[in-house]
Formats: sequence, structure tokens, C-alpha cells
Amino acid sequence: MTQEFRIHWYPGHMAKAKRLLASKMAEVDFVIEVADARAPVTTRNPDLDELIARRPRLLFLTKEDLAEPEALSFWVKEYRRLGLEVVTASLIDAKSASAARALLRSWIDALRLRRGRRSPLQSIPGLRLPRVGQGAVQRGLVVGIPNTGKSTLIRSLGGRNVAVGAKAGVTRGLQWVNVSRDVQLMDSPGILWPRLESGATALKLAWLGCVGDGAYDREEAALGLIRWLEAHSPERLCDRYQLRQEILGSPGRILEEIALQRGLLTAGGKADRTQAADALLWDLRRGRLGKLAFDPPGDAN
Ligand SMILES: Nc1nc2c(ncn2[C@@H]2O[C@H](COP(=O)(O)OP(=O)(O)OP(=O)(O)O)[C@@H](O)[C@H]2O)c(=O)[nH]1
Ligand SMILES: [Mg+2]
Repeated sequence: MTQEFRIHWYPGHMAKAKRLLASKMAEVDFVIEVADARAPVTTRNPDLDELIARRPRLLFLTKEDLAEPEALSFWVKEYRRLGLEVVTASLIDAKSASAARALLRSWIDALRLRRGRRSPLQSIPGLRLPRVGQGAVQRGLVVGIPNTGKSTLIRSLGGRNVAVGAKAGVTRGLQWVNVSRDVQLMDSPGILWPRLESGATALKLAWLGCVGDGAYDREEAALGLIRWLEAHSPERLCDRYQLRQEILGSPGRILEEIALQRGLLTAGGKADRTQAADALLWDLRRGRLGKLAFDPPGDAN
């Protein structure tokens, strides 16, 4: 993988959102951290731990439909072993989304009960404590890096007027959304960390559409993806683009072959590598390259 691959993207709205989120933490009862099931390690922001601190947290892994099941199941078990609550779902599949909704609902109900029971002060006659017990509104914060499906999740839970889109940076401000009579969720803009140091991490985030398009070299990202596919799943690359085995090992030629096959030509009639790069990246993001796992079991970095 290209270790030099760099992303320079920490827009002002992210820094601002992070400060605002920190100031909202005292108001929330729980946090739902959203990450991508294809990369359950890479798509978690390490900075969030400090922000979330000791609030009850549930890790929600979206895009299960695009994830390789064995690797995903490894990470779910691993996180549960570490004491984290984890739910996985495909939010574009009604059945899966509804099962996830039920799990979330029971997790929130369990929290409510715990909160209701928590304080011994409650047994003092006449003392009124805020927001405990049945019927109280539970407030949760939905956080994660861009394009992981935070807004889609809120929508699928019943939230309205929530903007969703297949690129990074759709949600810009913080917004409370009623998802049911007694649950409110705050949608938040995807937040990355200021410096994405490792080339491999930055590449995976680019592939999965978690960074703005203008923040990296798309051709470099596509060449990195071709190298990764050559190493992990060459048959899918060959099948999808009808490549001959002999071309494997020459990522630049593969990109040109994709361009020629799709009729993506420059004004001079040559293979347009930039357009081919976009086509490849979008094929990946839409699941046309099959179910993938970018964080191999056991590699927590
Ligand atoms: N295939 C698939 N696509 C999903 C799933 N969940 C969300 N998406 C898609 O992922 C894209 C991003 O969804 P959003 O909900 O806008 O993501 P976000 O985390 O709110 O993104 P920002 O607001 O940019 O931080 C959209 O195109 C969704 O349709 C899923 O489970 N499966
Ligand atoms: Mg959003």
C-alpha cells in the first residue's frame, strides 16, 4: 500500500462540531457511535473516546450488506469481548433495519431502567430528580466519521428532515431529531481526526468515501485499491473488468484497461485514468466488487 498517500481534510465545520459536541455531552444519556462494517477499526475515530468518556455507548456498524461476513463477525465478537455493545445492520434492507431498531430500542429501554434505579436519593420523599424513570425522554448523540450512515440510521429510526447523501460531509450542523415519543437523537457532522497519519488508513477512508473528494488524489487512491484487490481478491478484479491474468501486477495498465472498457477516453482519444479511477471507486462504494473486509481479523491498527 502507498504509505505516502495523504489526506488533508479537516474542514472548519468539523473542528467546530467537535467543540460543540463536547459542550453537549452533559445533556445526553447515551451515545451511538456509527462505523462502517467493512472496516470496523479504521472507520472509528480514536478522538471520540475522550469525548464520549464514560457515557453508555453502543457501536452501530452499518453497511453490513457490503461487508465480508467472517471478518465482520470476528470484530463483533472482539468488541463484545472488550465490553462494547455492538449492533450490525444493513440500513437499506427493511428487515435488517427493523431488527436493528428492535435491538436499539431494548438497549435504550435497559438504560432507562438502570437510570431509573440508579440513585438511592430517589427513595427520599419529596425529592425530585431530573429525567429518571419511565416516560422520561432519553437523549442520545449519534457520532462517527463522515459517510458512515449516521443520518440514515436516524431516518430509519423514524427521524424526519434529516439529510442523507452518498458523499462525505452531508450533515453540517448539530440537530436534535425526535425519533419516537420518548427518544431524541442528535445528528452530527462526521468528524475525522486532524492528521491521518498512516497511508493505509488514509487510503481506506478515501476508498470508503469518508473524506471529501477534493482532499486526495483520486488516481492514487484507485491505484492503491487495485494493489489491495490484487493482493486480497484478484479474481474479483479480473471478473468485474474482464482482465487477463497477465495484467495483474501492473496497476497503471489495469486502470487504463478499465477506462478503455468503459469507453472513458480523453479528448485525445487516450484512456482517461482519472475517470477510470472514479468508476472503480464508485464500483467499490456501491458494492459492485462484492462483500469486502478492509480490516483483517486481528489487526487492530
Ligand atoms: N449499502 C448501504 N448503504 C448505506 C447503509 N447505511 C447508509 N448507507 C448509505 O451511506 C451513504 C451515507 O449515508 P449518510 O447517512 O448520509 O451518512 P452520514 O454518516 O450521515 O454522513 P455525513 O453527514 O457526511 O457525516 C448514503 O448513500 C446512504 O444511503 C447501509 O447499511 N448499506
Ligand atoms: Mg449525516
